[in-house]
Amino acid sequence: MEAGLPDRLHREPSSASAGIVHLGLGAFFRAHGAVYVAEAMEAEGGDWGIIGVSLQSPGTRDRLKPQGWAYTAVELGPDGETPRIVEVLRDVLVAPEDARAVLDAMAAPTTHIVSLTVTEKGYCHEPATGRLNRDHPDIRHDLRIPLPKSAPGFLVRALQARRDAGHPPFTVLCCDNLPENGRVVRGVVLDLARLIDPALADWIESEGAFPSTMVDRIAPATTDADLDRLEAATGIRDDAAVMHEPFRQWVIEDDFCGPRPAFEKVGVEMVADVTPFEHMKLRMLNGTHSSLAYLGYLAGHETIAETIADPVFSNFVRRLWRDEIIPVLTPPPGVDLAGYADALHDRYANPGIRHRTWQIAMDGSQKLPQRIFGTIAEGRAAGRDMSGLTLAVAGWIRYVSGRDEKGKAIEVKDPLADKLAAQWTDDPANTVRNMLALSEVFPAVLRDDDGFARALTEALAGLISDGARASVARRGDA
Ligand code: CS2
Repeated sequence: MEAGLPDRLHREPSSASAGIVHLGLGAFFRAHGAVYVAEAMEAEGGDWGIIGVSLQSPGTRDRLKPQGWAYTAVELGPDGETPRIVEVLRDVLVAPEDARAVLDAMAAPTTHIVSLTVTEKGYCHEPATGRLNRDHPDIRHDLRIPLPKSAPGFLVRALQARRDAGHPPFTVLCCDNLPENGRVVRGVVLDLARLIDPALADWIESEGAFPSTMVDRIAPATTDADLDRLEAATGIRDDAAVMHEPFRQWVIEDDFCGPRPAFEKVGVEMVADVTPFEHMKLRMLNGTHSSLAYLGYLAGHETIAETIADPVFSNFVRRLWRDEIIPVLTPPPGVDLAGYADALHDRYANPGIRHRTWQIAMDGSQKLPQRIFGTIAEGRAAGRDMSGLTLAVAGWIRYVSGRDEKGKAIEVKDPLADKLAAQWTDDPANTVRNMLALSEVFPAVLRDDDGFARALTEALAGLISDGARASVARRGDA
């Protein structure tokens, strides 16, 4: 057993105060942001305990409660696993059970930061434009009823309560994989606040802070096998354990409207402009993750590590970085993008990480605009050959049709799943035309680009006739 680890998790909840409320208490935040906050408190103290909020279901709360909110974060290295216990959570609330308690926690004067990992679709925005989707059912609900359902609804109503009570706003710290994520969340919050109370929107605009961040750590969904291995190695049965790779990075715009943890003491990069870091990460990591997910899944690969161990895919992804993604990126100060790409390849190849292609393939309609479409649009505008990423988009179109290469059903998870599947026809040119008409997904610059439509049609036709692996092999060798 690892030195210092108790043989079981069963704690009395700590009474120290919480300074942070976190919306969306999934595995990623527990393996990333929460660990940094715990370390910042170890380094410099402060009342930075975290109240977690599940916006959907009680499962995480129910698993954490008997353990006094402590959990194990397991580092999956290529040569072994290292567990550590994280004791930074103070409480977990379940929004659909008690929205009032969530608002009260957010409105408490002791709360200085509300951070979020609610996934791309949790912002109720239109991926192609970044604006609030007023027709979203949760937004329609939140406009009528002051006990909200959506993340933007909770932010606006809690900020309203703070203004009415004479408290300053909290800093909104978005930790989702969106470009200029602070700007996006600020935009949806102001859009919604303006519909509810224009003076509130003005107050948030002048007093609030929405720093952008770049977050990075691969944290695949925990499986029963992971929990069994942890128990066998340590004697701890922890049903709330999270799994993650050794690598981590957090870059935050240093723009808070109140106090914050001593992030700079624990390796967080506090910068004036996060945009180049976000673009690099979203396009080089997430863009290739999604490419490997769709094409790898169609080729029969279950995980990213398995996909990248296939030389055809390894060549393909290296070419994507070298020929299509890096040439249209501005590197962040002091970063060598070719070295960053090599490190990504190593991270993908880590056999300790069983990150399923199916997991990454989820919610493509919300992810591809910032991961892939922007790169393709910029590359095409510069007259470059973007056929590798175009093939990845064709892979997505094939994937969301809901049938794999053998005609077997695919369980497609996407808020637009039905609409996407309905665009599929027997003729690839028609299918592409139908897909490109989806203005909530594709940016105008690609919808209006006939050359892109032709290249995408060709890629899709090739996928259908030859299969994903042969199509990928062709791109890798070209
Ligand atoms: C992945 C990300 O599931 C996905 O879409 O691409 O969760 C990825 O693992 C993280 O962004 C890595 O930081």
